[in-house]
Amino acid sequence: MFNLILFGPPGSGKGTQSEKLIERYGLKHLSTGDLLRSEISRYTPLGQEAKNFMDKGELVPDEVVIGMISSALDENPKVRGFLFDGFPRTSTQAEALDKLLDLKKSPIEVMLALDVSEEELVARLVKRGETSGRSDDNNEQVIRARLTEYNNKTAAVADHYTQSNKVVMVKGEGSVEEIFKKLCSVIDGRLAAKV
Ligand code: B4P
Repeated sequence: MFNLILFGPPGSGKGTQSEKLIERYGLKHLSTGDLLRSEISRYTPLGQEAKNFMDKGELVPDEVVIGMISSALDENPKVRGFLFDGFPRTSTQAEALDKLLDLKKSPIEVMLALDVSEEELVARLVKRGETSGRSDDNNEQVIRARLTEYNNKTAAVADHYTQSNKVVMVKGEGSVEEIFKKLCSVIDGRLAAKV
């Protein structure tokens, strides 16, 4: 198996690049944002709870997202690998993910970290808010709250994987295609080293 994490602040292009990467490498896409939005659209109790946090730009509690990821891993026993998008977002989530993958004897191979300036992030999310219908995109105050959550709780997740030499920073500004090429070149290098 080949497991990777696509990491970066809100609006850095994780969702955008994930779509292209799963197609190229045949990985199973696990986006906690998408899983949570699916719960919200089905009006489940989990979705109702998550919505209260997401609408304010806050992270959903760790136990909720860890439970969702654990179920998703169990539901997909025969995949080539997982692309984790938007997870882990706290150190607690990172430790839980390591334990879940240890049980499967297939650790994270690489964390690709997208680097984008704060002005560019806000501009992208405000623009997406004009059409996405996402309640967390259509208010600049909520977008700023998401970036604060990222700086306070999520940025440290990169340190967790730096300790095991798994983090590769990739400049996330430029065309979607240019960034995709850079990500592929890192993954191809890691895949070649694995065989
Ligand atoms: P997510 O769904 O993960 O959303 P996101 O951080 O906003 O990033 P996304 O992947 O959607 O955007 P992208 O950068 O691709 O999280 C939403 C919320 O869910 C969180 O705030 C939190 O409340 C909750 N949540 C999710 N996971 C959680 C977890 N593990 N723990 C706790 N809570 C959790 O794209 C942004 C925009 O940029 C798009 O419009 C795109 O078209 C554009 N774009 C992309 N690449 C570009 C480029 N190169 N140039 C110009 N524009 C570009």
